[in-house]
Amino acid sequence: MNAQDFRIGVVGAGMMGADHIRRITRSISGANVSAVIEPDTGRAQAALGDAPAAQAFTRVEDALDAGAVDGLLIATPGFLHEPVLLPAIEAGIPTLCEKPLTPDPESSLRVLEAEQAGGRRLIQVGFMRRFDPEYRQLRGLVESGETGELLMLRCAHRNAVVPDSYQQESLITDSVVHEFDIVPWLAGSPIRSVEVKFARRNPLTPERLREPILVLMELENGVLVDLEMNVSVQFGYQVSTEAVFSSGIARIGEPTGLQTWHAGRFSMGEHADFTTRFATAYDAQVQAWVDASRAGTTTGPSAWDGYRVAVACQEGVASLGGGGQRTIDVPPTPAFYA
Ligand code: ISE
Repeated sequence: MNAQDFRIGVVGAGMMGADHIRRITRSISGANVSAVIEPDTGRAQAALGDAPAAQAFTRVEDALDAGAVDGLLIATPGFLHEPVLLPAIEAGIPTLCEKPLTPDPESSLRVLEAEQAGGRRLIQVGFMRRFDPEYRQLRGLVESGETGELLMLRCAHRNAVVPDSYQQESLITDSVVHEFDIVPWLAGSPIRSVEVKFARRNPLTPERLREPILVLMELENGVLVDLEMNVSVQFGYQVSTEAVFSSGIARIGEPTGLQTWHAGRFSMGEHADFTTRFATAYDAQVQAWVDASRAGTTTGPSAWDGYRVAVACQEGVASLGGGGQRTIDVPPTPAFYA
């Protein structure tokens, strides 16, 4: 740690917040955790163990008033994002906000208005897949045209299990939310419509959930996307994509790492959850945010991307509730975000 470091206040010290605190302390250069903002004292104390230089606060306003931070990383549940984003914008503090930006389009619009009124972009949304090396390679392939035109994306998003807080709508707002960002980014085209279909129910899924689901997306450029969203697969965590081009196929998200041939069997490890599957992406995302913030710029997904995804989630939830195929209507990107 040195005096020129970018001082980060991490808001929320649950699973993701604690993971980011460890990451900033151990792997990110040019930054340190200067504040842990968390009302739960047990969590705050545990987090401080990984952030030797940090002060503890229970409210973001206190950390801002104390001049304790140069940037904020928000890792609280989505419904608590707006009350942190608005004072951060008011104070002119660059902020990396875990997904979603906010839980609905109306609150996302309020954040956009505040950011535009301040005259400078300050928010990066934590859609970390954009920083995953394989997703970047696939996007590069689409852009290069080497395998022809992109026609379809066949995606799978599988969680071993989900926590008790995960509800039916979370299938869209907590999980498919990632595809609503990454699919248009990969294919270079916005989503025109979304439709959810139910597979035969997994008997191992918690009582309160009905899944797996199949999510169909049509993009403005005609690309068709199907996504298997499945949160009770038991064996591990997988996020994969097969891209169908006019003259080729590409796949990302296949298992990698140690392969073992033993006792008549071939085996490979599988991730247990997203913290290891996307560890490289999280590291790159936070480093890019720190570097851009220190240079007085922004990078990665903007608040406008967060708003677009909030609209897609609203329609996805409506389809999940029996609304059939839903159109996604988002106005053109304002110049401020272009
Ligand atoms: C979780 O909240 C995440 O953001 C993960 O990336 C996602 O794969 C998972 O389904 C969500 O529950």
